[in-house]
Amino acid sequence: MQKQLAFFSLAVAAAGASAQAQRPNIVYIMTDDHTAQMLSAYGNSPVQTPNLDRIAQDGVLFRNSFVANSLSGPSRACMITGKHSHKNGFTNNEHGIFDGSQQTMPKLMQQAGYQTALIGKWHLVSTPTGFDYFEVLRGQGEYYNPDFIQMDGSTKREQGYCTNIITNKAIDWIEHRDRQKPFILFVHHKACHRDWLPELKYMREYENQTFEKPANFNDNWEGRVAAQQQEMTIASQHDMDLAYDNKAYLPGDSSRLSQSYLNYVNRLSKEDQQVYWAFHDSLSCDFFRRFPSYRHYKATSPKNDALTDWKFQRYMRDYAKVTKSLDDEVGRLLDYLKSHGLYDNTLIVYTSDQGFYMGEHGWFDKRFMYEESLNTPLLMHLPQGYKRHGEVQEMVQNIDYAPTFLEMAGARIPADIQGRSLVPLLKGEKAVGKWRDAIYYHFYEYPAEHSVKRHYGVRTSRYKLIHFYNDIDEWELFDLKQDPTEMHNVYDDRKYAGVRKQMHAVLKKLQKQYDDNIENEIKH
Ligand code: SGN
Ligand code: CA
Repeated sequence: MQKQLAFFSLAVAAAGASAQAQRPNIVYIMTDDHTAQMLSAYGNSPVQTPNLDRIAQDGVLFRNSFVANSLSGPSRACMITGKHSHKNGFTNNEHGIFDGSQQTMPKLMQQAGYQTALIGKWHLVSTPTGFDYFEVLRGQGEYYNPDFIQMDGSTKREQGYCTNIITNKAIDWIEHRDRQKPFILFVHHKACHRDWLPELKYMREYENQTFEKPANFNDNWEGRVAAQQQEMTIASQHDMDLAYDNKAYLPGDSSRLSQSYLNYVNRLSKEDQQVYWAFHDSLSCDFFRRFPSYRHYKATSPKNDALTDWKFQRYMRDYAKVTKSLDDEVGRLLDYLKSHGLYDNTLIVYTSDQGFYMGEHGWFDKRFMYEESLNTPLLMHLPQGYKRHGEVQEMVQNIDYAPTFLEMAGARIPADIQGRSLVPLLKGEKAVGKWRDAIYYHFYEYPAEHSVKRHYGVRTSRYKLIHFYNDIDEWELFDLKQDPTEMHNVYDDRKYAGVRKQMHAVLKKLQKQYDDNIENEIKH
């Protein structure tokens, strides 16, 4: 009853124009595959991201921010519904079409009197619903001169680099918004997704930097069967392709270059294509001077450390270049909000659809419930009245964004939303007393690209339990305090028998709480 009364009074207050003006705006920036290891606010990043760091400096940085399913479409569906994949129905990229008729956070924000807009990557296949305005990339989108799907279903090609265009469109929308209403704007970048095509002005950036490999780069995945069977290893020519990913080709011979890669580059103007190929020709000449036996793209020996090292440097440099534009452009958006009096009362969220491997375990890509891809960066600049500052240690998940935005907007949070509002964490200066002590994860996209088995699991502040299923049946348990890089599966270690039992109980509890009926799933 009290809750209902509180909601009623909020709704009444919200109806008044003055109260509406006070409700915070929300700028929700989400990138694709940007990982915390490449964001300097998180420490230990080999590249600097000064603009992203500004958000953390005057706001909050979440140390334990996780996704519910480490893949683009599913992660986005969890975010806009506040529900795990088995509830929102979008479990994997390959077969998913988001059911836009279901309850979503943008629709609820609209009902609460917010203007809603989405610019950039959408990736949920069906036409976006719940947005007063949208302009979205087709599927994964293109880095150069990208196409945007308009609200009337037509497609418009824009000239320039994707990250800059998305920022321009975001600013343009804010300029032309209805100033009588608060707004929530989704700015969803394509960067830094594969295959990492840089803005031409940054093509030479980082070329003189040598990146250090993570300590577990040469992991042999002992005791982790699913990890042994993945296809996302940098050293493998099959998984990370020399021509497609690392852009090494015999100059003058484009036959080895995939059509999709050529199509991406061919979107550039003729002059820009010359600039692009001139740079990559010189890289490729250098490559074939150093590795002449690769003229037919055949490995001379299955294990070639020099070649792997070369691939790793190319991967890191390209990813870093793409991230640099992202950092610039987020900075430009922050400056715009500041200079237009919109900074103080706007919640600015910076996050990604998941984390990524930058050579940890020898990998690129994501999907696994291991730390680098289970984590996703999360930084927030808080609106007036929210006092939390600095690092937040509590475990949060992307299903929490929907209830957070709704509570900030003064809207009711429907009971079937599975995430928790972060507002209590953000209101005060200190940590709240009782918060969740475990998070739940479920990944479904198998068989598929990169060959990561289906799995689900739970993570507490210290331990992680994972079950890989479908065509295997493998359990893994990690002690994150003793083994933060997850190299030792202690599931069968008798010393951990008690922990194993406790973690199974946590798993059972969360599967019941979230109503994820695994027995049904495993039979498929
Ligand atoms: C593409 C990529 C994959 C990537 C998936 C999912 N290949 O298929 O490497 O794992 O997207 O990424 S690519 O050669 O087409 O780039 S996600 O972030 O959209 O889920
Ligand atoms: Ca992604």
